[in-house]
Amino acid sequence: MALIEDIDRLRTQAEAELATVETPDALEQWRIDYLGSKGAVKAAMKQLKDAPPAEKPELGKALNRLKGKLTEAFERRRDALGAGGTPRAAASVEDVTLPGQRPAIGHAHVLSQTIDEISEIFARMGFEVAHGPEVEDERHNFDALNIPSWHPARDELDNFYIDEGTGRPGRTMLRSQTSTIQIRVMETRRPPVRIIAIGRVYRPDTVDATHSFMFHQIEGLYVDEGVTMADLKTCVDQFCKAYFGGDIATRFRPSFFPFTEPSAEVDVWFTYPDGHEDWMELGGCGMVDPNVLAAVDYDAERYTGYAFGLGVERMAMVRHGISDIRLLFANDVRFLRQF
Ligand code: FA5
Repeated sequence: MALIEDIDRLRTQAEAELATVETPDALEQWRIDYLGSKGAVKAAMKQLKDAPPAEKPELGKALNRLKGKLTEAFERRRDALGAGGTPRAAASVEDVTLPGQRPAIGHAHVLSQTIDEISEIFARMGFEVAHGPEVEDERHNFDALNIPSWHPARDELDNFYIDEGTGRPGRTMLRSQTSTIQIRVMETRRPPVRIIAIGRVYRPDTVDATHSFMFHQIEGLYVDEGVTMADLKTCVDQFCKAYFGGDIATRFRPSFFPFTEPSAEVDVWFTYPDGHEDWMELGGCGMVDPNVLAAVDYDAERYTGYAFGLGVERMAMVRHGISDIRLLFANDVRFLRQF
């Protein structure tokens, strides 16, 4: 019964060849050779008609079994090779020499970075962080800060007053300066106080390269016995050196604020991206006016203090050479990625 032996031999040979197949092309060739319409299994089936009739049923079953086994073996190999043609086991091994794909992750906005750095420097200088509301009343924004009711700083055109339903601006407003937090802190604590407060303030200023209608200020306040203007200058100077670098040039210009006396404005020397250099105003400062101390029931005979309020955007601009404040709020990732 030559055909039964042929069938066994054919199966052994086909399985041995299949085990060496490593690519989809080779697998397809194997399928054509063994299972194709002109393949070895079909050829064996054709011989069936010449077999003795008594052997035909057994040979027929054996041939069907062969076809079934080889088809199963083919499918197993096809699955093992996977879509890319590489055996799955090999595909799961990472090629660590290939360049990786960097996941796109964001980072803190340059202003948030600035705020964090400023807070850290003042923390090292012994200042605690205080907070206050952005929606304020006139007592904290003006009255307690020695800004009288007739003062032009209270003008409706210079502040965002809130219409409380009367159709006219009420006494509630978006704070125009973080000096409000000086009052909030002193109302609730006795000296010594040494705080900074960083937050948003709002003014209907005309927007240009150095002005925005919303910006951030950092307020500083130190009240204790024996605090002097020399302490204020040292503090602001030390801060500027720590934040901008030791060779930054600072300048104190005599100025006026209703809540400090004497008062000064702080400028730093700024090299603009186009190369020209000039002083850039960072903010105001001075010795806390005795009227302000009295407004919060501090003994102005015993305590003195200094305060300062600096523009955070301006600091970021000087530090990073940013020519226009509007870039900080435009949310253009090409700009933001640089920091
Ligand atoms: C004040 O707001 C005072 N409260 C500062 C102060 C605090 C003085 C404590 C004394 C004691 P001024 O209006 O000058 O001051 O604002 C301070 C700083 O905020 C400015 O120097 C500038 O850096 C920044 N600033 C003011 N207006 C704008 C604006 N429209 N856009 C961006 N930054 C501004």
